Amino acid sequence: MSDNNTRRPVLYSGIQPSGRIHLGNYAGPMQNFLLLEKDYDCLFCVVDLHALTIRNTPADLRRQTMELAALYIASGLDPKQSIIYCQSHVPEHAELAWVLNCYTYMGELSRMTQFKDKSSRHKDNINAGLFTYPTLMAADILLYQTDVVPVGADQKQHLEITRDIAERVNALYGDVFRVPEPYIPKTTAKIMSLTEPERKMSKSDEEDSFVAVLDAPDVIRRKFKRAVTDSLAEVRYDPENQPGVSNLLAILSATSGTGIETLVNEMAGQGYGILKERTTEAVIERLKPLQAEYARLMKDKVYLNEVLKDNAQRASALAQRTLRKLYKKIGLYQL
Ligand code: ATP
Ligand code: LTN
Repeated sequence: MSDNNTRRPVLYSGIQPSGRIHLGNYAGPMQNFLLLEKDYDCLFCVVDLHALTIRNTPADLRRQTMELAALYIASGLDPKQSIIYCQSHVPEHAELAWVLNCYTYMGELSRMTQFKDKSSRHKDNINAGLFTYPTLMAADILLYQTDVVPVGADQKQHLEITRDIAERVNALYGDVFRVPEPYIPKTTAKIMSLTEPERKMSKSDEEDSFVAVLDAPDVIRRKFKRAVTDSLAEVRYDPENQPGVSNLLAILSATSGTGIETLVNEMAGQGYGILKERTTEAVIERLKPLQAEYARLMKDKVYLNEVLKDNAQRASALAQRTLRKLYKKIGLYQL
């Protein structure tokens, strides 16, 4: 992170450790992060407090948190430059979230589609955290005077409410927060489910619907063998009418770097077997270095813990500046 005189724009991103990281997370956002690290001061957060809004097995949550942190680093991000850390290690997130709750209206939170969606899918556990999820996300972003947040379509509304809260607080107390902008990546590789290609690949779906980046080669082979195609028997890129085949082409293109049009020409007149085989092998090849680096890191937990501790301290120092400024402005008594 640079100092104030050479301030580069700040970019913030968070991923929930709510499952296993899959090709969609990797080929889309995580690959982009590598490019963004060159131009922005970045914070990459494992948002473990957000993951509590859905019931987890404690051991799974712990493992997935470590897995995600290690994957950020294994993907090539530099933890000396960017701040790679766990949300729960920086208490300022929960502190700011409380204050922001007092500047956020029930009506606003009730309109969030993620809340409506998740509360209808988890009827037995519609907890208050699920409802106030956006204020914690706003806290994540606003603590670091963030300029840009890369967001997929599903998180746009949460960024909007973050901006509204920031503007509301600024209007009441003068400039406290920088108002963040969405960052829409130039290339968005949206990867669909292997079993239901009309839906996006998602880590909370059933196992065969996604390829986890840490899946072993034989598991990847099995999953692509079972991937849904169609009966048209023609390799064409037509997401509307041939979603399964188009998804395989998108995955092959994202992992091999070859354009979709070229791939379609190369496989013209051939069956789906060749498409599946090429996609499988391209994915295995592409994931090999990531998996090797991940395995190396996981053997060195001392190093990983040191990185997380050091980065949490760096994050906390920045977060405290914003929090102190806010506490003072809103009238909390200072010692
Ligand atoms: P969940 O099932 O828990 O909602 P998810 O797999 O949808 O998880 P998120 O944690 O919501 O993943 O998202 C992490 C990042 O990955 C976000 O930036 C999101 O836009 C991106 N992402 C998620 N799924 C895909 C996908 N299928 N294709 C491309 N990007 C994706
Ligand atoms: N809600 C996001 C995860 C998230 C996030 C953030 C993303 C939590 N805090 C701050 C960007 C910035 C999700 O579910 N993808």
